[in-house]
Amino acid sequence: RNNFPDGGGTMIKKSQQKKRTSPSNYKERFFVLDTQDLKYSERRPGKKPLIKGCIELSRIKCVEIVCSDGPIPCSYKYPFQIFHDIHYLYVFAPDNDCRQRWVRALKEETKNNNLVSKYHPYFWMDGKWKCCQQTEKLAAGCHVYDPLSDVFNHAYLSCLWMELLESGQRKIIALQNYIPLGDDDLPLHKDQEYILISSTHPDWWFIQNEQGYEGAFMVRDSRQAGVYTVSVFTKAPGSNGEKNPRVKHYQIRESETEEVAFYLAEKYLFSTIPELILYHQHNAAGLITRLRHPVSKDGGYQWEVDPEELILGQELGSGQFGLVLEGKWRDRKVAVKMIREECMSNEEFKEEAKVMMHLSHCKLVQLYGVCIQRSPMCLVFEFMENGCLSDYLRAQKGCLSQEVMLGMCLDVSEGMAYLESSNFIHRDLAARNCLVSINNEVKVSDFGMTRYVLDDQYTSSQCSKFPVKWSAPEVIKYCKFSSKSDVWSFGVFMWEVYNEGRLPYENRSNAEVVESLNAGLRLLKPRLAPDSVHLLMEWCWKEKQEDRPSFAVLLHELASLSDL
Ligand code: 4IP
Ligand code: ZN
Repeated sequence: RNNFPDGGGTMIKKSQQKKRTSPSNYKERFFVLDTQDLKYSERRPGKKPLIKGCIELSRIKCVEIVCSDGPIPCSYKYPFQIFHDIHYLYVFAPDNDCRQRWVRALKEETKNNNLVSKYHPYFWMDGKWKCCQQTEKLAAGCHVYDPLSDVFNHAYLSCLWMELLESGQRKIIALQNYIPLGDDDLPLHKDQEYILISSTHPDWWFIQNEQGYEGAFMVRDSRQAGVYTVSVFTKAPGSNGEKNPRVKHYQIRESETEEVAFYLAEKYLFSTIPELILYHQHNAAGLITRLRHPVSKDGGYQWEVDPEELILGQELGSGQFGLVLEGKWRDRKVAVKMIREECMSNEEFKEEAKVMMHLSHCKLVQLYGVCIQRSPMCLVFEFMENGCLSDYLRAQKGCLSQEVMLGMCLDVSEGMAYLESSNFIHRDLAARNCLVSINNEVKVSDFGMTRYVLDDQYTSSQCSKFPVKWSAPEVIKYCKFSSKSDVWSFGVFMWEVYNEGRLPYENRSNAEVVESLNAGLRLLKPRLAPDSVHLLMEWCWKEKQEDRPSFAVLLHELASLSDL
């Protein structure tokens, strides 16, 4: 309160849309904080201010800044959020200092309230949360809320999207200095401008500084088959008045000599492409700039974990690929899967790991990175305190409420809807491949991993270890995997949940299961499953893929059941 010299301050607020039909608009209001409430009023020249709204401080459950990866639709560009009752109030401050003051003061006043444990760091917009894609406005948050943090605990959230540049690039400005934690982090300098490369990950953004950009290059396939092109970013003026900055492309050519030799702009010949690149990293030799910064296809996503930063702890269990250990990485608890060489096709997996790192959702177990410098190779995952869901279900037998079971299905359908929208097929969805977090949320794990299993017993549908009991008919018959075959498995997953972790078709062999599926038989309705849920299971088990619902539809159906 003492921080506001005029007793308050002018900011812009977005309408809270308490009713479905209420308009969405931005109004300038004068905000005043006292010991009881946060009030906002309209200031009219020559007249008494008119109070427009009042939020009781005791009803506030979260106050935090909001991140954005899109344009801010009003003239004040520094948003923060106040979550109270069941409403989100978005307020836009004119500058960052002002925002800090308000967030700090409000956090101070509300720190002993009944607060949320997690919040949404991004906006609710166009019917979904920009951070986690959840489509329920009141869905639990996806990021730990720290009521005591002084606005920014993590400097990586301290970048604010500012404007779309003419070139289509997005410019951000550092709001405070940031000292890098690892080699691949960029140090940030307050008030300096950067270019935003990608903001798809909730914790980390890819940005490039001015210097970093010049000479950034990649070697890629040319449109011409069998030919490679080097693309390099430059700000240097072109000879024919080309626009700056721009990307220039050089084809890697082969000389017509007897021995194979490659060259770029001028005839500096090399017998291999890596040698050629290495040379041009130090010499422009005809190029517009030397090749300064290699940019990988995935925008330089840091996927390799430095073994020095990884501390291994006790054994948690053993999985398909080998031991799973508890560990610590950059101050967080992690689960480390040690990969036995004979269990996994490593080389292919390394490529895939880059794809998997991009999959990020609060209902998926996050892959943080891969440690390849150590043998055996290991994968570093988010740590899940309550372990595997099938064990958890069995342990809680008799104590699971309807609400909890439905919640588990809802969690998994959310994670799966995200995978579906990312065109990523799980291939082995089952309760054993889901994990339970410290606050009993269920997350999907091991997505796509069966492709790297080297054990024939597991990979051929004819063999004993193949998860026939979770597989759609087209998978059993022709190994035809799709999001719709995942939907089938999801039906079996729901069955497991409502049977408190019992194994499906307990006493039957795979061959017997196939036979009964062919005869059109299905798993029986679990005693604990309401009809509405059983109907969804049966929908998932339609013979034809096109008759099954998508995960988007399942999510919607399950959410409407949980509203009842
Ligand atoms: C109003 O729009 C104002 O934006 C209100 O804000 C807002 O109330 C109303 O949203 C919204 O319908 P009009 O002025 O065009 O009628 P203010 O009271 O500051 O004028 P909030 O609750 O956001 O203060 P609802 O649906 O949230 O009531
Ligand atoms: Zn979210």
